[in-house]
Amino acid sequence: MAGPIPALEERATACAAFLHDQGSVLLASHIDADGLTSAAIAACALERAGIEFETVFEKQLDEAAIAAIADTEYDTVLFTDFGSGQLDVIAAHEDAGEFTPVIADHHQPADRDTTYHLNPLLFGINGASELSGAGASYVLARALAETGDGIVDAGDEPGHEHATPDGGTTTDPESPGSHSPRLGTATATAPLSRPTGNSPRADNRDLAALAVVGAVGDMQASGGELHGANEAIVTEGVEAGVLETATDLALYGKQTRPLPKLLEYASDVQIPGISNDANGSLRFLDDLDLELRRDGEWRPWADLTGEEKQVVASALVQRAVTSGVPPHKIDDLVGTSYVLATEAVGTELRDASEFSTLLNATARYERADVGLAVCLGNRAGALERARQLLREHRRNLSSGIDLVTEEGVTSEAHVQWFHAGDRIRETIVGIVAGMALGNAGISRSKPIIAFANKDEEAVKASARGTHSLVRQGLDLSAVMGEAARAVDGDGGGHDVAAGATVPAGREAAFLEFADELVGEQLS
Ligand SMILES: [Mn+2]
Repeated sequence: MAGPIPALEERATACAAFLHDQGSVLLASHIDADGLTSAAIAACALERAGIEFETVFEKQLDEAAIAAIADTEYDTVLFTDFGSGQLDVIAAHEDAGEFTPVIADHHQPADRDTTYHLNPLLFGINGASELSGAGASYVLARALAETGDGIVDAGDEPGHEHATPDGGTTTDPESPGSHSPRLGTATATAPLSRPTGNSPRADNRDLAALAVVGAVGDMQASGGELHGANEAIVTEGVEAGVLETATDLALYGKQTRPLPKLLEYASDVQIPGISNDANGSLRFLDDLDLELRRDGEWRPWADLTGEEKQVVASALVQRAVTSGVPPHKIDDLVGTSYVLATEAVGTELRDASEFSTLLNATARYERADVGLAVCLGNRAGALERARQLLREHRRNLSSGIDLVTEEGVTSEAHVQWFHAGDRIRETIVGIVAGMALGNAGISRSKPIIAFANKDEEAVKASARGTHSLVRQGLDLSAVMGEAARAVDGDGGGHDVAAGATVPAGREAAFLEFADELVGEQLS
């Protein structure tokens, strides 16, 4: 029995064996694309292992949230995509005998440890670029499939819930193991059905697709592809038939965007006369002498034949070369695409990057139930609701970007910043900042820090950098953490994207610290 990541195998097996000994588990996960896929992977694996569970989501695992978790009657709590950074607080509850934590996370651990702690950083694997929360959860899921008493037949296990014909489950509503009302319609369909035989479902390899969506959602595909431990998960997904990879155009929206929009909105590589140029994109495609419209509608990239893709891609590269785009940027036009092979062509769910965007839209508007349901296979109500949330989200983003571009940013020595007050929601101000990087007057050579009001007392600060700045030494997680703590706030995240909560009125002092720290990192 070898899991996907040998370095994590022993710890994953210990965590899985412990979970198998528990009657029921509280599953707590972070609300974002990685956290939602983490929860979905864990939920499927627990269900298949015959372990009852309830799911809760938290935007932030602060002391109050952990105390509320400790107050439940669960003796075991499985944390996914968070928990490591809060281990000092969690361990205090463990010491008090309130619950035993099992943690599948990839964030920097606090200065404490616990027995069932599965985190790539403890085993020399980079948690920012090589394994996400969903990846850690996947490693645990694979171990759960390996360490059980073997395959459980539906209805065979005494006292366990039975699958109903609609794919849901029946449980005693009074039992702590019954599904949370927060799951609502999330009760899953296909992926939860009980595994039989030696199939990708029996060993949980079919969950690799969700792990890849989580990794992509956490921005781990740098330079156009996933690396390290993530690659091992991709390999398992391909072998299991749930993933396909290809060298493809590295633009966002290959499944759902009409071709001209695909080209016009591509922002990572700026091609003069095409990027941010609706008419230019149309002219470029019209000149190609291909039938790119069907019934008057522009086809999406995913609908093109290999030959057609080749023609468009070559012409695009040609145009980039003749308009002076530097060679390393032209390389960025091509990357590895991660296609979810069992999802319908032309849907968001078919493309890992579009899938993660859809999940993030549900998360930003506190509809983790919708995102989880989509991950678990709900293709009717939940998917439509998620699409609606994404449409609203895009409207909010575009008005946010307009605002920043119109008002501009203030440039300090090493960072640039703006304060949106109440005019941009704090849950999206970071994405707006990231998307505004590179717009007129907003340089890509300095990280950007965006502020938005959280409530009366606190301001959210979000920072975004570029992978090229990270290669020069930028670590926004450290910057946001240290600068926030210097003004009695707190923060953290990843090297290329991080956030902080700052007491209202302390923004200027926070900025001064952040500017100095970035200066030190990039010197
Ligand atoms: Mn994560």
